Amino acid sequence: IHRSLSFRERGMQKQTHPVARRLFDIMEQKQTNLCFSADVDNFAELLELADKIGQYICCIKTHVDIMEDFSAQNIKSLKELSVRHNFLIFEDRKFADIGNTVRSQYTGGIYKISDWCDITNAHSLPGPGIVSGLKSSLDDKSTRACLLIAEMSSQGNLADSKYKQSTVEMASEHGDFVIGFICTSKVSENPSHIHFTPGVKLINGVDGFGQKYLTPDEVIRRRGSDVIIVGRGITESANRIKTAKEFQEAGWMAYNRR
Ligand code: 5IU
Repeated sequence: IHRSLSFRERGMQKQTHPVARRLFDIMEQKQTNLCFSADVDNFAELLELADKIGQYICCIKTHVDIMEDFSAQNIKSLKELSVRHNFLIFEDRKFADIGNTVRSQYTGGIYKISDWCDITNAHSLPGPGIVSGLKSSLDDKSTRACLLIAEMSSQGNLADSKYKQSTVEMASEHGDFVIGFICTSKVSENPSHIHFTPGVKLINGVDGFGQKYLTPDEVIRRRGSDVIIVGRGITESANRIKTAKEFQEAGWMAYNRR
């Protein structure tokens, strides 16, 4: 009889990247596979949310280029909260250029993403050079990792099954940096890979721009993903803290049922 490995067991695999191991450990310790997509435009709100719902999440996902008041000090405060509440920081940068350019975008400019984010992500479209480029800028590859975008949650996206398959192959060749995928269902049989799925709400639906929503149970139990990414499901709730807890419970229950 086939039993799928627990997050803890997957964290202990020899080939699991240290950042993925940290994430698997956090998930088991805090019993949460909720990644909060903090799509707000100011740090006062972001830091308050991170502090109040930090206990319910394994990871916070940022879009730094949305922030009106980005500063190294504000990032430092987020980092402190991530230590206090034990969650990882994932900058949803979606790199998509040639290796030489993404290398500068990752390390340079105003944001200096590689200085502070545990996890970032990249499109596989440009080919493996994008991964090599990002990776080449790191002194210590054990503290930074990347997810490849194998599938998107939006209607009409162009990532077909061949694209997805090639993305998984690309990830497998860069296990020292790529720890998993953004996807709408499990794409890799490698237990070291982590699957993150956006487009999650407590009921199915769509937004006005083609974003498709599935429930935590559909995504985690039926489709075999690992982490739910939730933005507006929480930020647009009248009681964000209580709702975050509901997503944590729904996600964890779906994991335990599969
Ligand atoms: N996001 C998606 N779909 C994708 C990818 C990223 O929704 O395929 I790649 C991001 C966009 C947004 C968050 O920051 O995940 C989802 O937010 P909502 O839960 O508010 O739809």
